[in-house]
Amino acid sequence: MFEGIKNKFIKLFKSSTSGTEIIRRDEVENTIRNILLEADVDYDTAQIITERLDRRIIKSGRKIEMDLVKEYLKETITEILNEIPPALDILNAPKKPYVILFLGINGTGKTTTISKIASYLRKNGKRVVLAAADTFRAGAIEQISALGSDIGVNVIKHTAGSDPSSVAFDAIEHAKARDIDYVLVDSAGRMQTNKNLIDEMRKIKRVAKPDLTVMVLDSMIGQDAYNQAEVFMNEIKFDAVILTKLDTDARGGAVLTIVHQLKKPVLFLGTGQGFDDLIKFDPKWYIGKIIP
Ligand SMILES: Nc1nc2c(ncn2[C@@H]2O[C@H](COP(=O)(O)OP(=O)(O)OP(=O)(O)O)[C@@H](O)[C@H]2O)c(=O)[nH]1
Ligand SMILES: [Mg+2]
Repeated sequence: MFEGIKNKFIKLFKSSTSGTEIIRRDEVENTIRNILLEADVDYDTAQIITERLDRRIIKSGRKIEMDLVKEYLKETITEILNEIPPALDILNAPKKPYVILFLGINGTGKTTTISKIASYLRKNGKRVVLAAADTFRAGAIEQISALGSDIGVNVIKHTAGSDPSSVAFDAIEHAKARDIDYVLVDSAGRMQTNKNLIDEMRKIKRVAKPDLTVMVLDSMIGQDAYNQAEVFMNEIKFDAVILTKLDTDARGGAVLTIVHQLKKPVLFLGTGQGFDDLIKFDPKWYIGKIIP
């Protein structure tokens, strides 16, 4: 995980334990900015980080010890990651049933993430129903049905090609009638055209009136994840994000870009294909991984 950025920081700070290596201030800025850019952090975010870092080290004169640079860099990144509103603790949902709609383009991990969250909620004694509202992709209904039966939660489904909004609506009615705590609504990541996809998502949102709309983004695609999110944000709006596939994200910069650019709460991070490969977002955890 994050080998790209991690190894560069390890190399940069390798002699910092002795505390003797000294670096010129102007060199620090370029070096750190390049490492961030190579990790696929977008230019804007990389620039903000280096500027704020420079503001910290400016007090140290023209030259600075590497271990101090490391400390200041950690401080700077912590500051950036703490600028987003905290994510809701979904175990303490303010309403019943609590309806969560998952959006995102195809393959980002929506259905897998829904199964992880369903499993997490179940383990915490919550009652959950899934809405198989991806009626477009062949095999999508079967996929979520199989996951639902593995976890032991009901899946509300209609036939392939049917109206996704009415699946979501039925799942919510089902939940209301049976005192179920959560409705997790899956959605398609691809339709005939992007416009159809956006229109369909708008309709699901209008009909299901989700309490929380979550954008699922694939961290492996780095900055493009942010571009995708921007389109959905402008067209549909969402409340929080989940970043998936961190376990296979070799570069490591997507987290920083998404957090800094979107300023949305990060509900969870996906760290593998299993039901338990889901962690809460914790700036300390991330920084520990990229700057060991
Ligand atoms: N390594 C890894 N793989 C993941 C993670 N999350 C999802 N995947 C994999 O990504 C692939 C796509 O996941 P899905 O959950 O089907 O993605 P989706 O967004 O529902 O895709 P569509 O239904 O086509 O829109 C699957 O092979 C998942 O196992 C993760 O955190 N780590
Ligand atoms: Mg899916």
